[in-house]
Amino acid sequence: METTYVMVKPDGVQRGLIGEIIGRFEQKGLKLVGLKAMVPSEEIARAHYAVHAERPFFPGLIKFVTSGPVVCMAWAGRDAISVARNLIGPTNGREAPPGTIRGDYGMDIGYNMIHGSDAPETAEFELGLWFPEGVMEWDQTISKWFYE
Ligand code: IDP
Ligand code: MG
Repeated sequence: METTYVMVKPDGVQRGLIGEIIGRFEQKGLKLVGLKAMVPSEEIARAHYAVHAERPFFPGLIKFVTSGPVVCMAWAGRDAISVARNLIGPTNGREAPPGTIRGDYGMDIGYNMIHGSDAPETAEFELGLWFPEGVMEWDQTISKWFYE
């Protein structure tokens, strides 16, 4: 079992896509183990995107992600990291295939509505950053209908 960090970015919140996005993860069969909303501080945004610090789009990305509320989520399941990335789709919404979140709702590379951890190490780092209080442990009784 893996846990991944997923976040609806400010454009997704502004456009009223929170419910649609959460619904896709829920219906897929992932288990919600963390959920909250906040306006990110510059400090947390810079830490989250530290790997992109030298990229030309970094200042704009920090301004964008701190511009309003984001919805922070932790989703658990078998191969949750790659399952979530596949639901999300490629970075550029214009190239993302239909059926993915970015493919269905996005037209941009920067404003792409949603973040998902890309590897076990980044998931661990991002979960610790956004959920320092930890995530929930609970028994999803229906999970026996998602895994053979
Ligand atoms: P990912 O979110 O698909 O993992 P990354 O390459 O890790 O994509 O980039 C992180 C975020 O930075 C993207 O989701 C997007 O919001 C933003 N970003 C990436 N490349 C560009 C760019 O070329 N212009 C503007 N924003 C970008
Ligand atoms: Mg990334």
